[in-house]
Amino acid sequence: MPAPEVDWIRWDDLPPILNSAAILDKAFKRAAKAHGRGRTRAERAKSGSVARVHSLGDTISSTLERYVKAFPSIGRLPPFYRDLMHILVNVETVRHDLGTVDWCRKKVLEFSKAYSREIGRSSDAGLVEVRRKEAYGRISSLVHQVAESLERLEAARKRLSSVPLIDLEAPTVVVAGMANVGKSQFVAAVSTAKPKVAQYPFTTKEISLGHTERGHLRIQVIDTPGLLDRPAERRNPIEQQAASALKNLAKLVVFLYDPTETCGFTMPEQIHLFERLREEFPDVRFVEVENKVDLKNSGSGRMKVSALTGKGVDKVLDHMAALLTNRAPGASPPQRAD
Ligand SMILES: Nc1nc2c(ncn2[C@@H]2O[C@H](COP(=O)(O)OP(=O)(O)OP(=O)(O)O)[C@@H](O)[C@H]2O)c(=O)[nH]1
Ligand SMILES: [Mg+2]
Repeated sequence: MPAPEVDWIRWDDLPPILNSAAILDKAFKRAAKAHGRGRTRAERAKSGSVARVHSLGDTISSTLERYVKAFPSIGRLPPFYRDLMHILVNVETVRHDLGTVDWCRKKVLEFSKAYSREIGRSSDAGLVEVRRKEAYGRISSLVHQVAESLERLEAARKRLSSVPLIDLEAPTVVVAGMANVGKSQFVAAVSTAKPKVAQYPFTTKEISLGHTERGHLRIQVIDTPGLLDRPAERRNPIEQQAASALKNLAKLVVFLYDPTETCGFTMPEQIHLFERLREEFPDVRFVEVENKVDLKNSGSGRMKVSALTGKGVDKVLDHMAALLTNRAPGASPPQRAD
């Protein structure tokens, strides 16, 4: 597989996409400032009209071009971002809308050039004004024609911008488990992330990111939405994000259990999910950790923490760092990402 081209991804600086009325408003305001030159009033009026139609076309086409260019092109995305794009937006619709907007950009340029040429050739002052108005009208109607595409693209942009910019090369730990077991609390305890923690299930709706340092090692820690124990094809889009993080980002997965079962799921259910994930992602290394040890110590052989009080967190972090640098006793060599 060719090396993914990651340096151009700019999920977080996709420009907000204005609606058609706002684009026109901006373009008309700028066009109104364009002035003509000439010796006579008629000459100045004519070249002023040419300049305004030109300016209108330029502002609109450069605005639309910026939108089309800034949108990530799915074919060049690394697998995680490609998955996320499929999960979060309708890729076919986005493609279609980008095509429509680009069509509009070309048409606007075409019209503004044709009209400014025609106005420039005209010697009739009345006709100059008629043509300028006509150009304004036709260009406006082109932009209004793509109003729905612009709105859908803005909605897609908003959804895509919520995906954090992840360092695809950094040592990465993904925290997974059933809903409400304390994944977000754990990620908050071990890293710089400040995810929302709440006592109801399915609080986390998207992937979030934090960092932690262990000696010289800077570990990326990823919080994921809770998974239910069901086949991959029945996962909802929120769960699909968690699965994609396991598949594409994790060098190591911390699978968190809640042995108190206050999360709402029994231990056999949680173990079943663990077995399912291990089967689905055979190349990923898992560490099983029991959370909420402040409430209950199951006496099992798994590592134990309290994400709430911080008990045991250091030990788990040391273990994570050791596995990531392959220093753990009996650790197998790190898996290659490819
Ligand atoms: N007593 C105790 N409560 C905890 C601990 N860790 C988390 N909790 C509580 O468990 C509840 C769920 O915590 P979250 O971190 O939101 O759980 P989650 O796994 O991220 O949940 P989803 O995002 O819904 O999947 C919250 O009320 C937390 O305060 C712990 O170590 N001890
Ligand atoms: Mg959560």
